[in-house]
Amino acid sequence: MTPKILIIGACGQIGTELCIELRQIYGKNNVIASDIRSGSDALMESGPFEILDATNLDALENIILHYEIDDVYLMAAMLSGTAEKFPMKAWNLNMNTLFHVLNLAKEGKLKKVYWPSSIAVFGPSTPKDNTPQQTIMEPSTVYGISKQTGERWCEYYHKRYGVDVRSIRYPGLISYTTPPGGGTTDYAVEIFHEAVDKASYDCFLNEETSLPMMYMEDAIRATIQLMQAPSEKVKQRSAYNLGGISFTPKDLAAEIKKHIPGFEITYQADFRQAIADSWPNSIDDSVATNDWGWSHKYELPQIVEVMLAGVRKQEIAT
Ligand code: AKB
Repeated sequence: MTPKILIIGACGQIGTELCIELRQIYGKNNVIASDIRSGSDALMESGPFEILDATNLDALENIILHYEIDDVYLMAAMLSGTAEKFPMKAWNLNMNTLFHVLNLAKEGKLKKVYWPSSIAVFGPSTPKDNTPQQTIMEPSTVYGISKQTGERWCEYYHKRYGVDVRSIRYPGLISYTTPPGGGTTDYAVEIFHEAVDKASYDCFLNEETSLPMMYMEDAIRATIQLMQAPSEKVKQRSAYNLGGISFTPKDLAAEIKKHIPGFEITYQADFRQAIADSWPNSIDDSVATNDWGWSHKYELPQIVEVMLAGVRKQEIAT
């Protein structure tokens, strides 16, 4: 049977593309987009939309009951950089929305829940290279603490109440459709816009900062693949490691230079350097591969090619 889906935070970087893809698969009227504000024309014109503040439990429950929702994708969150500026606001948003959705699922009002975790669950004491699924996790950022706590609660609700909750630890996500908001890995998106506009970029991370990254199309495919996997194959009910590729700002700049030979990068690390330094260089995602067949497609040269083409096309259209 076709699930009836609600996406919370549908206007964000992941939400927009996830919503459009889910509408292709399940039909536009089976995927309800919601956010605290309206989104891009492409999203708003692609199917039903509701204004929703997901911290408001009554409003959330009304929408779930009204549309007879089966599955919720909870994509609303405050990311690492912004969360350091507004710790309590980040904690309240990231945790309360999760509890609302988990409790509605526990009460039998939802069948499945998707909630995104992040490589931010790892911290300075975590092994940095090829970070395993199970390892030391002592996050040192507000965002990381909220994601690590969220993972514990997801696993608890699954074990204790049988809630079918699924999650991925996303690396930095690279896309051009909708800008990211307030993350540490955002440099790897900003750089493309500045490369096309000005052939230069002043990076807020040091040149040797290696971080796990992924092209959005891979991340969307992983999310839908995990949600479609038979329940018994989803053995991790905290969240799955997903690695994609790893590169430094210097590697990325060198790849961009192959397309824009005059491109120049400068470095001026800000407070986000400390966040990046606390995260892994690279991730071992073999558990996701073994459990539900995950593998990424996009390597760095392809990402740079599609990003430059996408940003250029977008700039011509606007
Ligand atoms: C961030 O930089 O905060 C996010 C993330 C890695 O979760 N992109």
